[in-house]
Amino acid sequence: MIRILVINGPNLNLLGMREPEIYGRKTLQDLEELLRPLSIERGIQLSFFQSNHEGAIIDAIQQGRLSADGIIINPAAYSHTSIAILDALKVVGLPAVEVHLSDITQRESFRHFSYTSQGCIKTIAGKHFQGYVDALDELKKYIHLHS
Ligand code: CA2
Repeated sequence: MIRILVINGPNLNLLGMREPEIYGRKTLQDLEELLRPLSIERGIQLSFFQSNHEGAIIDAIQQGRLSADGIIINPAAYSHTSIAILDALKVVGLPAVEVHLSDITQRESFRHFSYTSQGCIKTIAGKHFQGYVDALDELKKYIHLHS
């Protein structure tokens, strides 16, 4: 059984509660409910973590060293600022896929660059929840190829 840790960053706990034109009306709970059965079909054991705090996200990535085979991460705004989260991804060395609900390349210029994506094998942006589903498949493929 492949173990994947899904990490969502700051403000995503309020998903579905504002800016529905950008982020949709679904909540983080809805995302978990979508991913759970899909992961079972794929032989993947999922765990979910959300935090508004940079250090807590770093701790979760570090703990993944012992408890996960891969990481799906939406670092939210920390993507554009956090060399510390990038370093954590690199140090831990687990394959990670970065997901953004919105297409960050089509938004304000300060969202175009992501530090954290440089510690990831792939970035998927602009596909809303489908991006997380695609990330599951990407990681499963990658982990099989490299184990
Ligand atoms: O598109 C994404 O997934 C983002 O990572 C979302 C971040 C943003 O800072 C990134 O540039 C792109 C923002 C998350 C905001 O969370 C929400 C909370 C409540 C309602 C809607 C969004």
